[in-house]
Amino acid sequence: MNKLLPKIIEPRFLNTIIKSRTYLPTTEIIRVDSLNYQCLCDFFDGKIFVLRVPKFCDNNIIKHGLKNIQKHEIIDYSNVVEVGKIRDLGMAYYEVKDRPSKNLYYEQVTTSINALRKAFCPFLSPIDKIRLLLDEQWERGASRLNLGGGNMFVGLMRASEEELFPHEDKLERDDRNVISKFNYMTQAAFNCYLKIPETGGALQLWNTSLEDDEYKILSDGCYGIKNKSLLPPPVVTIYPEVGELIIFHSRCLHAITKSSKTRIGVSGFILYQGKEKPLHLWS
Ligand SMILES: O=C(O)CCC(=O)C(=O)O
Repeated sequence: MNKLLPKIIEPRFLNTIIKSRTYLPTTEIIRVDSLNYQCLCDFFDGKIFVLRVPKFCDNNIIKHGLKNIQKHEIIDYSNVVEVGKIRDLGMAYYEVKDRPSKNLYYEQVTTSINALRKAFCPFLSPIDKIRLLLDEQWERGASRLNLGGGNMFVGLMRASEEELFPHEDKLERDDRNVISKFNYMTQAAFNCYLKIPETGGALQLWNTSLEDDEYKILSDGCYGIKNKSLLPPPVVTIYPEVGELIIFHSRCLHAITKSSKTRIGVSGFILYQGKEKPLHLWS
């Protein structure tokens, strides 16, 4: 058994299509009024598939933030075309591929965090609200992840009309060195939605996680799996609402369908190392 595989996606068993898949044994979607310790524990224990917090960010605050954010240009990820983000509002750790891009990532941390905060000022930005709530609610607190290069960025804005192919976010695929440094159980993604198109822009989720070799074959050099027919249908499809916060298991496959208009969300990851340890956040 690979000790890095999150406990929550046990039991592992042989699948008829490709044998190295693992499954989260629940597809339960829970709505809560606010994040609390119990729902976070249930989520990380694998009893909850998706945690939804409707109206997490107030509409007026979103309107105010968007007015400022939309002054910035939408650009592609440096290493993936058609995965849109916003210039000067952060870089994903996924974009780090060599020493110069790593330096760039760390150089932008503080300015990007400040720029996002400023866009929502005088209100609390959704990302700051998430950071505060996780720190207050989680018994051991929540802080930014530090992989040895300093505290990381958190709060990546995604802005795109394009489909996002089924993909998995696993920290060790972005940085193999973490395997020797950290002992973690799983990784979650959080997204707070600022702009949602009238049609499309659905979040599709599979309760399936692929092993590295299989993922590599199916994604065939792309960030995700372009050919969806290689996969079974998603087990859950969610149409996020404006202002909603959604937390899901990012080690499992997930995708976004094409949007009729630009869809904007702010996002980050949570590293879970067990109940006795703090949560760590990054983008
Ligand atoms: O925007 C979403 O609904 C999900 C984004 C996503 O793919 C992720 O957070 O990894």
